[in-house]
Amino acid sequence: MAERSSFVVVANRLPVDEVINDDGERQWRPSPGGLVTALHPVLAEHQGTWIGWAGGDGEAPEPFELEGIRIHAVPLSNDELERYYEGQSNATIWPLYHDAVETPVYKRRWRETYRLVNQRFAEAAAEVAEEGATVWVQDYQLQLVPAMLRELRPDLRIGFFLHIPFPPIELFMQMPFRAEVLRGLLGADLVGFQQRLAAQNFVRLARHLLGLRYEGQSIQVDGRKVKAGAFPISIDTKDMERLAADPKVQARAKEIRAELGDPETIILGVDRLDYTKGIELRLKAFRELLADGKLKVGDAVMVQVATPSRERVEHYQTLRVRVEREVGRINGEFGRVGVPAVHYLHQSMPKAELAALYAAADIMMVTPLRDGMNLVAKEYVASRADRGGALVLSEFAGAATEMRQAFLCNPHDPDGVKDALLRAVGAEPADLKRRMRTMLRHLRSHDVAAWAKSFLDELSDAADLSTPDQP
Ligand code: GDG
Repeated sequence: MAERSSFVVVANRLPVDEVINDDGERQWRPSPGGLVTALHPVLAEHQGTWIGWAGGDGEAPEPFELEGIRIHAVPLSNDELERYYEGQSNATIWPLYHDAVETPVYKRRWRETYRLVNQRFAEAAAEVAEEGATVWVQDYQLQLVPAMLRELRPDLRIGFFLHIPFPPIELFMQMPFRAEVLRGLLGADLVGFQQRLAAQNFVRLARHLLGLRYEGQSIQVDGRKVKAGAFPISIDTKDMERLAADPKVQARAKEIRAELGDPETIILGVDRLDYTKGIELRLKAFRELLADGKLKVGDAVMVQVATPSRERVEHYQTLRVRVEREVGRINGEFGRVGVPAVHYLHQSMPKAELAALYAAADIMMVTPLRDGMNLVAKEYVASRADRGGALVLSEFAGAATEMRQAFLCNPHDPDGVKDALLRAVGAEPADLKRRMRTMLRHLRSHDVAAWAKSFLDELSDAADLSTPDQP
């Protein structure tokens, strides 16, 4: 039997990567990320457990401890991965929750596997959580877990955080097993969202779909209270500032500028290759500005890092074709020998290389059609302390609510995107510095540790209140 913990995180993915050593043995090394950085202190203090899938298609490892965190792997077969993760999570829920910018695909067998896998995660959590423990469930792949877990273990304090947007009622209502998903989420004591509007969508949906009563952000369910709230996630600001200020990273930033031919303006995009991120529209805006003669190849250069993502899902395969066609078109029409207009990198790179790119870029383009938050926007600002640089940011990224000093644009309006980019190119350095300083100040006080603390504090209050009054 697994050892029990008073604090448990449940997420699709474990914060570890598999490595095979020289003797052919499987080993695990920590895979750094914002979430694990934020939760590490809480996990270490409570001998906490992280439950998730270990990646790869090999057998799940036995529970083990890594850097003070107990790692508890949930196995997934190839078929389950295809149906629960690639299908239901990434071809149904992901597009639906992002304003259906791609058409969601609905399949009965995907839903069935999603249910089965969610049950497996809930059972794992029920097994490792000690009496009265706090369990924090993460994201859209595991929306049924809170209710399944409450059924197994009514003594637990359960929180849920959704990293992506939560759609308005009309869109949510498309989903075939909509009531089950909503009831799944309502199994939590506290349901957290990136934005206030998302929390409002949720409480209104509870009334619309299940006829539940609510007061403010608090919903009455089976004699319990379920609280909804906004908890905008952030980055490890200090760590990002430190990395970007590292002399090696600074030297690399200079080198990148030189390698690009010392242009006046470096325009950067960094995204997972995902249709929500607005990569195509950004490329198109750049092409039109070159065609209009408002930007000139050589003076301006664009670098687009598009990290490979969900490559077995069809939407992603077609997106890749469209993006690469557009890059080819721009370079074909406007490039010269040795001077391409767009440098396109379909690869994943080390964080230090990303930091060097951020530090080198004059303009960062973050233009999603819809995004829960967008951490790239925040990382860029943290990498540019007092060094200028400009952030062009979509109004449809959660980050736009906090980062009002960015050059905001509507990504559905190509002229608006072009205008924001040109305003950023022509801005006075003093103006840019002022904007960046204000945003950085915000990020220093609102970092990922503050995010985790505010959620967990609220969860502990919400759980105390949610117990029904004694008659
Ligand atoms: C979801 C929500 C929400 C990217 N390429 C490389 C690399 N990255 C890192 C970035 C950044 C992260 O990946 C991407 O985070 P985003 O927030 O931009 O986007 P999603 O992956 O869609 O995340 C989003 C987030 O969850 C958190 O709640 O903000 O709205 O969609 O940290 O730096 N990192 C490295 N190499 C790369 O090539 N090392």
